[in-house]
Amino acid sequence: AWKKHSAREFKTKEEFENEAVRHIETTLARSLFNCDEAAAYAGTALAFRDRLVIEWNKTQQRQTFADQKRVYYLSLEFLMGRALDNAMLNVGLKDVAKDGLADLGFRMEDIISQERDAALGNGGLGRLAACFLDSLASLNYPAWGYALRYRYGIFKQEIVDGYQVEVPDYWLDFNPWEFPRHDVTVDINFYGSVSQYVDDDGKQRSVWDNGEIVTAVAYDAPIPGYGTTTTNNLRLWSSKASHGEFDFTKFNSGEYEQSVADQQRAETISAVLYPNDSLERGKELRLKQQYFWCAASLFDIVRRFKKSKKPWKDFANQVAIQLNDTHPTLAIPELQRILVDLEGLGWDEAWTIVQATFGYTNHTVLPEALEKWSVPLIQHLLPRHLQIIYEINSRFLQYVEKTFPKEKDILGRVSIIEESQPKMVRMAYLAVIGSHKVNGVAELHSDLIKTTIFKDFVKIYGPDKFTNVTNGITPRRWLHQANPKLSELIASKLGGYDYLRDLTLLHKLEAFVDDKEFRKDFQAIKYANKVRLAQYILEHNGVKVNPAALFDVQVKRIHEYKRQQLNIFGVIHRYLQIKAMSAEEKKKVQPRVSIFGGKAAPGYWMAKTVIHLVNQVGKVINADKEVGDLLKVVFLEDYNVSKAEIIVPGSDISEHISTAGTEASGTSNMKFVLNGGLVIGTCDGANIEITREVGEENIFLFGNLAEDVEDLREAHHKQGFELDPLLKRVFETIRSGTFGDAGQFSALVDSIVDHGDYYLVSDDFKSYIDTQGLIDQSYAKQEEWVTKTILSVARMGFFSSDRCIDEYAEMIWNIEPLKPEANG
Ligand code: 26W
Repeated sequence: AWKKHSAREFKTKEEFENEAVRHIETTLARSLFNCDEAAAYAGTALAFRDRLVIEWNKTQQRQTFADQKRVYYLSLEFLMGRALDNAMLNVGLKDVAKDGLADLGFRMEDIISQERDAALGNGGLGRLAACFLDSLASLNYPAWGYALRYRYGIFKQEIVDGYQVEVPDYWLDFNPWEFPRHDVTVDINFYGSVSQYVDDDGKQRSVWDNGEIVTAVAYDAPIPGYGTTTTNNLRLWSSKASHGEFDFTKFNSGEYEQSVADQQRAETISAVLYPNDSLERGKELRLKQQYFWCAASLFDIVRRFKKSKKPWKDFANQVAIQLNDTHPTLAIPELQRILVDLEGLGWDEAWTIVQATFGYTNHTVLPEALEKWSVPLIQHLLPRHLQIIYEINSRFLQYVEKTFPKEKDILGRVSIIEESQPKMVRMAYLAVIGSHKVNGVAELHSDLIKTTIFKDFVKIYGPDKFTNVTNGITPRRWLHQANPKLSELIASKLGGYDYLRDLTLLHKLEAFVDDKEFRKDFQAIKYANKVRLAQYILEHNGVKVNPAALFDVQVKRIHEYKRQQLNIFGVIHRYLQIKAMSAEEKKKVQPRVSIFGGKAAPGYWMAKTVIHLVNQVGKVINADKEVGDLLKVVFLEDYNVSKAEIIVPGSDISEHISTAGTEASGTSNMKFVLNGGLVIGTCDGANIEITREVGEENIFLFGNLAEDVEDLREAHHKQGFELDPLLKRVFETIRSGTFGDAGQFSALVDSIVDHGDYYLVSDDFKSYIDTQGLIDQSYAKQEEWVTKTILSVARMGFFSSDRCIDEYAEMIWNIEPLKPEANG
């Protein structure tokens, strides 16, 4: 018999060093004599990985034994960022590792920054999924994430001559956090045909076969909770040619090239993350990705359920599946297919299970972002699923017709099939019909989906099917990890780090708002974080900025609805004002640094134009001696999770200025406030709830309200509109060539002047400028400002993703935590 190995549970720095060195010398086969930072990172990561693996195995055993209901979070994106720091903090041995690394001659920060980001996502939706995994594990919920193992994550952004250039992100060279499971595979079918047969019981059954088969291979990553031993699993599927299908005899029969081409075609499925974050382009490969991932995940989930030997009627008592947007909607017809075609259940019995299993989270009301797939494409790729979708639709429409016999138009409006040329499958409708709960991600957004895109469905199903779960963020990464000094200061006042597990405890900070010492420390930490950001800017942009200036930050995906153009037009306005001032007047100006960052989808020309304009404006202003330190403008290249960890703590004001009603929630707004920054924002998404929590005296709101947007747009088209005079002056400056050839920016200016200003930049411009003025005044009164920031931090408890996950668990999943002590 095998002897039980001794777990490598280092506790002291010497034991840690021992483990790290052992890995460097044996796992990596490297000599300690030329141990560089990369090797030190690898040794440290592998030492902590061992620790995680032990708890991971125990957690999985414990969860299997407890046999409780599990939740499966299906998301095409998980924007995880770096794992080492998180692992060290969650295991609780960061200090031990720090001392050990120092002995070996390394600084912790340098070692941490050796790791590349796991950037398997575009923006907010992907980062939300990552925060959810952290909370699920920290709260001891039995949960798995399912996604794709992209060979290339979101592209790296380079700025060349002021333009965005995309560079592939090949991130898998060395990834110590993943475990290939070559024994966990699923064969996935594509194309082919459907035939009918009569089974032994005389029932009509369908089979789908004769297609192309691609194999899904599982890669697992451990997800450690904070302050608990619970370590959940993130399973990523990688595609490869199927052994059955991939014909090795071809090698021998002179078809070597064909054979290799087949193999590459299979591997292409999981090759790349699609970089569009709001425009659906209907590419066949994207649909293949979606089905490949849904089918592999469902097979895996069903396989696990079947091991328990429970009857099918118990399925939804054991399994909850959350659909992160419509990207995994094919899981609905896929589960129906498994139950009806493969397991022989009746349609109704199966459909009851399907609806009880799924929940659907909507993240957008933008019409161009709502997924639709053409019927001919689905027919070709997934012929059986198309039949099932039609059957779901026909039963649904019959029900609607019976319930609303007098309403003629309703059937066309709610049909899953859009009667266009070609016909399209509306994935959001399929997701609503196949789920028992649908949620939006902030109160306003959840109200809006009920009155706009899903209005008819509220009538059909009643209002209870629709609910709100306001987004949240994990305070572990977004406070403790990104801002260790602030975390430490808070802990010193609250008597420990309990608040990282119950963020509402932050409210106790209010008692210290007048404490002189505390205020000084709080301010000093913000300043130190700004110094660090200023150093970063100097290193990466070559621009020297004054850390005492007001740091104004807008970092997020570049999109017209998020209105970075409003921000940069405001900057130009500020520049013009400064240029017109006397030396005396200039003395009263609040110095500012305007910081931008974010990626544009590669085919989104308007967004790329905005990036270019920001860079051109920066070039001119930063070189203008008359302006000096009063205004600097920088665009930070390649914004990602690990850069956010530096940028967020260094901000005084951050911009969340979407056209009202367009930003579903926003989550970076929460991160900035939690780190002692204030927000300038519109009445949109979670800004509204942040205002409710921190108080309206502590946030700078401006602009038109969501309820007025439609009328304003209509008025633009019917009556035309008068351009805001200050904005007009900004446009004249751009047109005059101040920032380089004006032709480069004409599409941007024309979209406002000539094409109806869909995002209401002109309507909100005056209000925006005035509010920026108020910010200058408020910032000048430092004591007042510090009070605002401390009170805001104290009132952010609601926005923990722990609160959010508890709400999902109770309202949507009906799952309970499994305490590690339960039987461990
Ligand atoms: C069609 C391709 C595609 C890909 C991604 C369409 C849409 C998406 C996402 C829904 C984009 C996204 O990240 N949405 C953001 O989700 C966050 C988490 O809920 C919200 O906070 C943001 O407001 C929302 O824009």
